[in-house]
Amino acid sequence: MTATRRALIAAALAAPAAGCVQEIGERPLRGADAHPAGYPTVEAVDHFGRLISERTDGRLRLRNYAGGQLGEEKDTLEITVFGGLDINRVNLAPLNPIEPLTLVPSLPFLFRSTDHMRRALDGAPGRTVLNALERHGLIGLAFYDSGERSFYNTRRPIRTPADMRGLKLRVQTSDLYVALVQALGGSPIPMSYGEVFQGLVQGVVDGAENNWPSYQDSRHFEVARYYSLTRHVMAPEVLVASARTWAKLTPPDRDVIRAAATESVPVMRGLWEARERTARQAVVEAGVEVVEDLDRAAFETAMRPVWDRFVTSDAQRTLVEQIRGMG
Ligand code: GTR
Repeated sequence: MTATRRALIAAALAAPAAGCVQEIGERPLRGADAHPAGYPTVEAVDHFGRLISERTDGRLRLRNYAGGQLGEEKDTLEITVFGGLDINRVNLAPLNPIEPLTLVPSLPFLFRSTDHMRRALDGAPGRTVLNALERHGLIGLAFYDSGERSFYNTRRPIRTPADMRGLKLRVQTSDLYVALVQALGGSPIPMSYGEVFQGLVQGVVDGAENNWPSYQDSRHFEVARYYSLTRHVMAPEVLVASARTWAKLTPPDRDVIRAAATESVPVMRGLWEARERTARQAVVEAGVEVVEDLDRAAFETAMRPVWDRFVTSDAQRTLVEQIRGMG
């Protein structure tokens, strides 16, 4: 952990009686995002921050630390639970080891379309997952789109699961993603997002998996020139608040924050759709080989055992059924 992260945790844990801790209102709310300024998640959180500040006449403000300045998502989540950060935008994956219900929207080939994913996450299943975070010290505010994740690599076009054999593939810090790559015969290497570019350049990993905007924005496409449209996971992004911060807010301020989060969702979706198009176009223009003629059904079949391994409780099964029933 870096000195900045340690300091944030220390600040969160310092006793208010010491007189050195600024209360919310005296200081801005602090947020974190692994993506840099301009990325749709960051823009959406900035919009959320503007709404909060307008609606409280500047009493509440948000200072969002973008670009992974405060560390990888696993660490910033920990800081958020401690109250060193008030707001955090992460993918669902780093929440997988914390809350089993988050595994459900991360399952491969669960959502049939973007529309299906949005209806499920805007509806009762989404609320169930967000509410489940509270017992871990996090208030789930909203889901943002993260598109579809596909595999890319430096070595060869992947068309069937057999083409994955022996490839070292970076995954997020979630056992589900480890299992997913193992099910395809690849070697999963959990690694933070910020380390993947270097990992690809140095050959520590042969590839990874992500959506178009991340593949482009992270510059992974400059090294990993084969992008295979497996579109295996549609796990969303999540906006959370620290339950410690939440406990200090008045009910009207909580309402303002919840409403602002909900209203930032359509803004994010608009930005996301535009960015998916431009990111795809940019990598194609840069000469990436996009593999569209692949055996997607074979990938779905190969990943099926992952469901049995990670859907183990009645609560998870109910959620799966609810979501499938909406498809
Ligand atoms: C991106 C996502 C990030 C992070 C990253 C990763 O699509 O927006 O929050 O999860 O993927 O692969 O680590």
